[in-house]
Amino acid sequence: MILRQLKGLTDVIGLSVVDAVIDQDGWVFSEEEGCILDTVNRSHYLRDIYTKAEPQYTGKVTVPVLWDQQTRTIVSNESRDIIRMFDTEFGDFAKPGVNFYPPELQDTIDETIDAIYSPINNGVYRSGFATTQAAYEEAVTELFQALDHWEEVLSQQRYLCGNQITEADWCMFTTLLRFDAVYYGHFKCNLRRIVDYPNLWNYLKDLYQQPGVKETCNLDHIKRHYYKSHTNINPTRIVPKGPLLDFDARHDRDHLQNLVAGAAG
Ligand SMILES: N[C@@H](CCC(=O)N[C@@H](CS)C(=O)NCC(=O)O)C(=O)O
Repeated sequence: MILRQLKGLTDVIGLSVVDAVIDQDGWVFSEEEGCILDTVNRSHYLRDIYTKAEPQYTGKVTVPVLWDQQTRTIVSNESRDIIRMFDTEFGDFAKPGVNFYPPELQDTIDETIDAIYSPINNGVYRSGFATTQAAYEEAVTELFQALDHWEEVLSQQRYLCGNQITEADWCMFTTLLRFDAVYYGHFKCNLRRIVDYPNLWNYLKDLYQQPGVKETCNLDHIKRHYYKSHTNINPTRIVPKGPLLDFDARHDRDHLQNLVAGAAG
């Protein structure tokens, strides 16, 4: 959703948003607040989209899904690939000059996305869904080692790959946005909150405040999803009211931009 927005693709790529809560039949399209029905196939369940693409399909039914209206099939259900497609494959349809995968940084971006996936993006899930103490502790240890590392990197440069926002930052953003409200409590990732890391917290606010981004974020939807869907972790399905987070508060990242630009110049 972020790449679709920032690349100016909202007129060429439609959007449906599933209900926050997964029930026994999986993701469902609904008219709950923050949701958008499937106006293309008029499906009720997301699984219907998968079986439209492949009638024998019995695998996992996950979001996101990129559906092609002309060939009437799923192009991809892998967020990393969809991000790259939106960033690089939409040519004249996309906003000119917006590129989160510039040629000179491509190797660094790919390495960074690889580096953050296992300990951070997937690390919170490895922690939250762990069923042994050892697996949980291993995941949490790796997660916070990685956060400590990027906290240090972000003390020297404004974004993960240097001075400009790249795809790697948007991959990091989606996990950081949810962290204090969901992963800290629900997934027991509770050595520190993101607000306790000065650089990560200011970096998160910086990304959130980029024009167009906050319109794609719905923390109520996010919280309802996790706390109401994973009944093995939260049997009462109660959604906590807090924490109080102000992503619109001032951030302090501008000075780094100038420092790096000054050094380079
Ligand atoms: N590889 C996929 C994973 C997608 C994924 O696991 N999505 C979750 C939501 S964040 C989902 O749909 N889970 C439903 C389920 O596991 O039943 C991606 O990152 O795009």
